Amino acid sequence: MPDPDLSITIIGGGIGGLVLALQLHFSGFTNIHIFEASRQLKAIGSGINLQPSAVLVLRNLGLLEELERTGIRTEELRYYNRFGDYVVSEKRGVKAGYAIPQISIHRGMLHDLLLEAVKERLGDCIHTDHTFTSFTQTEKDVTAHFARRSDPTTPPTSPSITTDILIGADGINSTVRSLLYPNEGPPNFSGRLLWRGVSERAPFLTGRSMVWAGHADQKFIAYPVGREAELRGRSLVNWIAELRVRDKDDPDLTPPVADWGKTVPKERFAGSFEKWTFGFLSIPELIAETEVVAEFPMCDRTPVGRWSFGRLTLLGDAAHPLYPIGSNGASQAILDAVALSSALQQESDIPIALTKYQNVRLPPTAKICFANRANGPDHVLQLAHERAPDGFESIDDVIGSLELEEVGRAYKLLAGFDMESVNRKVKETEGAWERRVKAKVNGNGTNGTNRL
Ligand SMILES: Cc1cc2nc3c(=O)[nH]c(=O)nc-3n(C[C@H](O)[C@H](O)[C@H](O)COP(=O)(O)OP(=O)(O)OC[C@H]3O[C@@H](n4cnc5c(N)ncnc54)[C@H](O)[C@@H]3O)c2cc1C
Ligand SMILES: *[C@@H]1O[C@H](CO)[C@@H](O)[C@H](O)[C@H]1NC(C)=O
Ligand SMILES: *[C@@H]1O[C@H](CO)[C@@H](O)[C@H](O)[C@H]1NC(C)=O
Ligand SMILES: *[C@@H]1O[C@H](CO)[C@@H](O)[C@H](O)[C@H]1NC(C)=O
Ligand SMILES: CC(=O)N[C@H]1CO[C@H](CO)[C@@H](O)[C@@H]1O
Repeated sequence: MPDPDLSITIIGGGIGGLVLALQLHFSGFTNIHIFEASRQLKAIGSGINLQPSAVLVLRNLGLLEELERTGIRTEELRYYNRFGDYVVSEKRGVKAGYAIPQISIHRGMLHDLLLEAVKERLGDCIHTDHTFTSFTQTEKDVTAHFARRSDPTTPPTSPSITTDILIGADGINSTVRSLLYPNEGPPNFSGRLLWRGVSERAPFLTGRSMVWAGHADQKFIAYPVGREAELRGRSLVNWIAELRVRDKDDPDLTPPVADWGKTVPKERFAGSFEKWTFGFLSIPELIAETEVVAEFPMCDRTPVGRWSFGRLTLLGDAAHPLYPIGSNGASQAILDAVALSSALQQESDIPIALTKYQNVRLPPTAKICFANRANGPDHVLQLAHERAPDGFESIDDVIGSLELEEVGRAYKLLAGFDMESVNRKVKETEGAWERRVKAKVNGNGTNGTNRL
């Protein structure tokens, strides 16, 4: 059993920070404190994907039913070139033979669902309007300092906290990371901008299909994310338009300023997609019918050699911000949470435990970063575009079937959601949550409350 008195501070109440809190709590740690810069945790964002490997983690935390009530079981992924010529498709999730689904979900709804679970299970442990600013550490403990972003002149309720462990789960612009790597600077810009929107409409293809169309410098992605709309025979479609706006060889890597909540006029990109009318989906129509569109620069950071420094480590986007390619950024943050929690369960020496966690998670996420820079699984689109820029009758004339399959297979293995290993873990961990619930009820008679 882990030491239940071990105290843990988590910086950032995003997807990574919340799942980490739930996973630590599941593992028996109870002294957990989350500090979040925003004044209020609001349901911001658009679509996000949870690969089967990450859905499994959430199942084992008793959250699968909720996820399925909110998100969509993605069934297939279909690739097209910019003319709508069909490149390749693959079954996804349960349809592909996984024992657990892939789930496409609204990021805000996923965040809400996790937040509710944290409040219910851990109680009042989230401190909003606490922006982490600095830390000090000794052999015995680590102290974090906070400011109030909404009013920098008034100190926050808790100006500082001293605990056994400090986890930086503060996202792509992590302050924790910037203190560890003071010369790193802002994330590197890929030269491509993304525009995201969500719109309810009639279903396309199976109603549970993801579509990826175009090539590396001009791409359009669309997939449904909402179960509630599906039950009414509609689709809540999340879409992403991508365009290169800065030359590939431009040495300037500083990202243009943008943020997740900011909306922009559609004229910035809609013209480039005006001819993208495919038989099953009119992209100009989808863009036109969407009310709110937000803009983001596609950024990442070059992997560093170390995340863990004594009693402090990084997790999620703070540790490994990735290009949003291959639909697995949130899934990697969730896999980090499990690895960190189990390292702390197995090893009581904290610096050693944190280094073990780093050794499990840093090498694979670094590989994903480089794979995503080389287009990840979308490489098939790039191949099709380069070999047949004016389109084609049949993909067989352009790319051999073995080559097509290999791209997808290799990526899944790299990202940790190859079917064999996921299905093995599904079996091995069957009933984990139910056993946890039973042990609690029997041991403590907390019958009638949901406080696990
Ligand atoms: C508002 C928002 C909307 C997003 N929408 C999408 C989306 O639609 N689709 C998609 O694929 N990805 C989206 N992402 C990114 C996605 O959530 C992450 O890529 C992924 O889930 C990994 O999560 P994370 O917890 O590591 O980082 P994040 O989810 O980015 O969470 C980091 C958290 O840390 C907080 N924080 C930052 N600095 C400090 C500080 N100094 N002190 C305290 N707290 C701090 C942030 O406010 C945030 O809540 C969004 C992120 C954010 C913050
Ligand atoms: C991170 O910083 C960049 C600018 O450096 C900004 O465009 C981006 O929106 C920021 N991301 C988040 C999640 O705050
Ligand atoms: C950006 O790229 C440069 C050149 O490859 C690299 O030296 C630097 O570390 C990168 N910065 C980040 C934030 O990854
Ligand atoms: C839980 O509640 C039920 C009735 O609500 C009762 O029959 C049962 O004995 C209770 N169990 C415990 C462990 O308190
Ligand atoms: C078996 C078990 O989980 N017992 C716990 C019941 O709750 C008390 C107080 O919260 C704990 O100290 C026990 O360990």
